[in-house]
Amino acid sequence: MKTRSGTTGGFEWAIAERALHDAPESGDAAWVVNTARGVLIAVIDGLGHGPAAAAASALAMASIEADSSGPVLDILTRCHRAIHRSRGAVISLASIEEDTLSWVGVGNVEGLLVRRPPALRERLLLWGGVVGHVLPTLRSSSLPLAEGDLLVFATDGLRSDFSDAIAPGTPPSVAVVNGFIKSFSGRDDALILAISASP
Ligand SMILES: [Mn+2]
Repeated sequence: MKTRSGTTGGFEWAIAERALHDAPESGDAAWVVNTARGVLIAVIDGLGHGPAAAAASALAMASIEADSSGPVLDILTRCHRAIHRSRGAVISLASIEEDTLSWVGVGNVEGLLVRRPPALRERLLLWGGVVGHVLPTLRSSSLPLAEGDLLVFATDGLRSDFSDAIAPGTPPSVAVVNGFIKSFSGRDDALILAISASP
């Protein structure tokens, strides 16, 4: 497992990841960047694993990096067009602006909002499809954020029970390690990202 962490736009984040069989390339990728009004988070799983998966996710990342302006839906739609020659990818995109989380997810990069008690955990809605190949008619979703909320995304190299290992208020760098250790499947590239939803 490799970990990295940082602070972007005042938001603290961390990532834990591991390629299948510790291969040199992973098809999973994640990115946190400043935007004009907040921060954008992208978590990408190029289909399958190995070099073709890594190429698909690199293309998707390049598209998002080239233009991360506007609503998450527009960013995802541009990415869909940009990677149509690749194997395709499943992607969850989120933006945090002021006290609002907006997101759109296509495929199975799971998103989870871990709120401080007494509020509940919320799983973020995902749409079926493969970015680059098949997109349904998408809508983005929004939720209000509160102090101490933690946003977590994980690819399917982790089992869905990663959420059980992440208590409300856990710092991102601890949350990703706990989630990874509990739920790493060993059957695919794996990546988990956590970000504190208030600066
Ligand atoms: Mn995968």
